[in-house]
Amino acid sequence: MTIDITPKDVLVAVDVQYDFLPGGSLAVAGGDEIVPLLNRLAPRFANVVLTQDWHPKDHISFASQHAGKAPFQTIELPYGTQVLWPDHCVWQTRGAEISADLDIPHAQLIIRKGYNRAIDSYSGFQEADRETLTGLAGYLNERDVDRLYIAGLATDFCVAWTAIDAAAAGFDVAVIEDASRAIDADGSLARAWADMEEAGVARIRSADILG
Ligand code: VGL
Ligand code: ZN
Repeated sequence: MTIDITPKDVLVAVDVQYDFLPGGSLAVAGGDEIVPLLNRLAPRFANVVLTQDWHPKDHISFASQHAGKAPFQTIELPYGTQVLWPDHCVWQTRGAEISADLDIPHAQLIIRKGYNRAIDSYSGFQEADRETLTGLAGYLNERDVDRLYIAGLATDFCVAWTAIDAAAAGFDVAVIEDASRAIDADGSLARAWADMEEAGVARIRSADILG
């Protein structure tokens, strides 16, 4: 049965940026394969929001900022364990740009996240300190949206954290699995799906919407 998309639904396309696409500094395998799918899904939605990872060049999540550390190692920060990444999505660089192949002219809002040097932000709703809000929940509530369909990059980080925070904020949430791709470092993808399931996030496929 095909899901009926209504004006109370929003599609959230997470971090479809050059640094997460093949050739980028934190390329997600197959990341480019989701772009045509997102372009087919988006016209079904009256409401589309994009998120954009947006870091200063000395961001605390970059391994390059920590002597002796390599990407994918972790450090402890005041807000918890932080995975260290290759430099990526540095503001005003091409890697931070949303792919020009993403053809969603009616996207209404771009939420930038991760711009505070000392706090990472996988989620489109709040930073990793779990205190600093982006305003996205307020925006969606004011627009009378109650269900989120989330897809993009990467399933196990920014998609999952956005989905879990959306559920905690009281929205109905579904993640479109085949319109997302994962980093899958150290079992992170299986963990993310378990966490999303526990949060009540539905796991769907694009065909559930497209028919
Ligand atoms: C992301 C790692 C670091 C993501 C962003 O978009 O999933 N992952 N920054
Ligand atoms: Zn990032």
